[in-house]
Amino acid sequence: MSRKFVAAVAQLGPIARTEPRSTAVARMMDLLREAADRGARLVVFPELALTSFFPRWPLEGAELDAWFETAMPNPEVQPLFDLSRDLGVAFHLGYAELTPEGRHFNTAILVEAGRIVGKYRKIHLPGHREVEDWRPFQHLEKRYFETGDLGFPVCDALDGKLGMCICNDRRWPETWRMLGLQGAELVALGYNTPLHYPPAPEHDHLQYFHNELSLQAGCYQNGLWALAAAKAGHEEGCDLIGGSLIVAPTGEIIARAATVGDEVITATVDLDRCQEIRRNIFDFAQHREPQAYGLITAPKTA
Ligand code: CDT
Repeated sequence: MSRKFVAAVAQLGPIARTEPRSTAVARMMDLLREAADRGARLVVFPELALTSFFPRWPLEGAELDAWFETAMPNPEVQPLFDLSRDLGVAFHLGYAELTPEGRHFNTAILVEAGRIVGKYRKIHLPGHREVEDWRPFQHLEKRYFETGDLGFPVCDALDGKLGMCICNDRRWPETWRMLGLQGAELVALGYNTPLHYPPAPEHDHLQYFHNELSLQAGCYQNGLWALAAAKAGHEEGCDLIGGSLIVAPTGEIIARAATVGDEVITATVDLDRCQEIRRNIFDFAQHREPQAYGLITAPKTA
């Protein structure tokens, strides 16, 4: 049985601070319809796709919690679930999760046939814990979110094994290897990456390159596909990179967004192509040498 299908990445342009969830959801529904028209069976939306990227602002208490979802789906997001079920298109969505116990996570889900079949909570949280006034904008993910507690799960969907990660996770080889070791054949991820990195502005011109470098290496070294969706463009005074990508298990870029606005990119994904890499150069069973990798999981020192 062929495991070939059309997959889509739906990049989002900026979402204003005052834009309600319903508007973001309406934009995503338009993109999902466009992806369905192109024959897609899966659409990947960005990290924290329902709102503006709120970790750039100092917030507290109820004002902070207002950016989080306390249920998923909820009435504002339900139309996206319904459309996905009606059109037979699965989707990946990032959102801020507030649990009944009052815990805050940066979360992503995979939804197939109207049902949540996979959930991931971001592990590599970038930025800083305290407000730093010298910055042109804050990046308070370390303050607002707990470290994800679900590990790097892989779920059965679309006749294959699908994994997820979120934004900064994509820069870490450990993320990809954890997913690769569990047999993930496709990794879905979203990102909000500012073009300007205040602690090392000399790297600003490398933001698109580092995005591609991380994704291409992750795919090649683990023999899997990646679908990466940006929230892009000039959002509330902060420029976010676009460059949403579909990358093959060979590390080749198959599709790339051309704008920094709402945009769908598609490609034919053949999950069986993972074997081209996994039976050869990265045949884990034959060639990995984990007895020599102990430092990678030793407790961190500083
Ligand atoms: N959202 C997110 O994880 N963004 C980070 C920005 C790093 S700078 C604090 C990223 O890795 O793209």
